[in-house]
Amino acid sequence: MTERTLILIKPDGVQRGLIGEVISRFERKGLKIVGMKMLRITPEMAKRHYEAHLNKPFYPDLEKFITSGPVVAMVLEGKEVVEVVRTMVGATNSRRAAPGTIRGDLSNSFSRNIIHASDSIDAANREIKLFFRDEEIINWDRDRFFIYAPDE
Ligand code: FUP
Repeated sequence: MTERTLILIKPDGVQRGLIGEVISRFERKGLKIVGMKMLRITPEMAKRHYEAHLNKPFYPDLEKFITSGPVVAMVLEGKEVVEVVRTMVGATNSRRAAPGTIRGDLSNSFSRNIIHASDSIDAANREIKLFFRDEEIINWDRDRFFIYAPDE
């Protein structure tokens, strides 16, 4: 079934110049980008996005970090995309994340782990609404003309 998921390239990913690397992995996997923007998360948005963590002891540091610089938000579409992307992202603690995953290959930190990805279809629907207005999601189809790239 075709699904959508939200990913955020976090401030560490942007600061380290890894935007292209992360986007490239999703493109090569064959996932379709249907929404994309750069923004600075406000403390209010952070509280809504991380509502499940609001009362955890690590929340203040998490909010400080996620609001510390620009992030890139994307909506990806594909079959079972929520699970596919979570597998590509790897374990929360990058030191435990498998090689071949984004966190496993690109980070060695628990809290500065480059990327967020929705962990369920319900979370994806909630998070997409938090970051994108309906008209910012673009429905588009692959065009075979470009896939085969014929000479004009
Ligand atoms: P994930 O779904 O893998 O992004 O992880 P969580 O939603 O459980 O956690 C969100 C972010 O909070 C993580 F990316 C890192 C941070 N975190 C901590 O700093 N300490 C913790 O004990 C758990 C999470």
